[in-house]
Amino acid sequence: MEKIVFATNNAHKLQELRQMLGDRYEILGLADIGCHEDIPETADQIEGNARMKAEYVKQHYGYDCFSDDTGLEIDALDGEPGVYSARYASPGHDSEANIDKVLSKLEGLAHDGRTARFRTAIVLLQGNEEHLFEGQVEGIILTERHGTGGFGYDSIFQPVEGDGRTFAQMSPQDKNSISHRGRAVAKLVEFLNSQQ
Ligand code: ITT
Repeated sequence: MEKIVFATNNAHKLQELRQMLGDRYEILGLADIGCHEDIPETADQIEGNARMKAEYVKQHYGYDCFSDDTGLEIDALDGEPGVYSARYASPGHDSEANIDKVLSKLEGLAHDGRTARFRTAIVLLQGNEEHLFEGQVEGIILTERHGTGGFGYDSIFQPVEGDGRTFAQMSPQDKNSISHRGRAVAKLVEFLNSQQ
């Protein structure tokens, strides 16, 4: 089986990928290759961060590798928090504080001024080739939290093409079927499964 590293420590993401791919590839996580260091993510675009992580693994460990990065882009905030989504309120990756910061910055804005999108970029480095897969989903930032599922900004993000529920009110399957990451991952999987 061909080995590919998914540059993440997130067990949930790894499991999901393994389920979607056939048995042609063995997907290794960072822990599986003994990579325990903090990989730099200092680019100013999500594509750049995804590339940095994949290149780090390729250079230091020699494996083909892919990596993802996601950002929430809010139009009224000129695309913020974007690449800084995880650490918008503080360096500590505090989702509740991040949501509070977004809600206070958008205070007083009417529904149609609260447009946003999640964007995911996945960079795959395979042999000498680089491939980019993207997914996005449009939505509205609500004025308060709804639902308890998901993570990050899910409780204030209402996708436009849904039925009024936020991502935090959806089952993981419903969310994945229209989400930024679900779409980018589907493109990656289609590409890998179509290779000879
Ligand atoms: P890694 O270890 O995989 O890098 P991460 O927390 O940095 O995990 P991402 O790059 O996927 O995760 O996403 C960056 C931030 O964007 C994340 O911390 C959340 O605040 C937010 N985010 C990403 N995907 C999201 C989703 O599906 N729903 C809500 N918020 C999301």
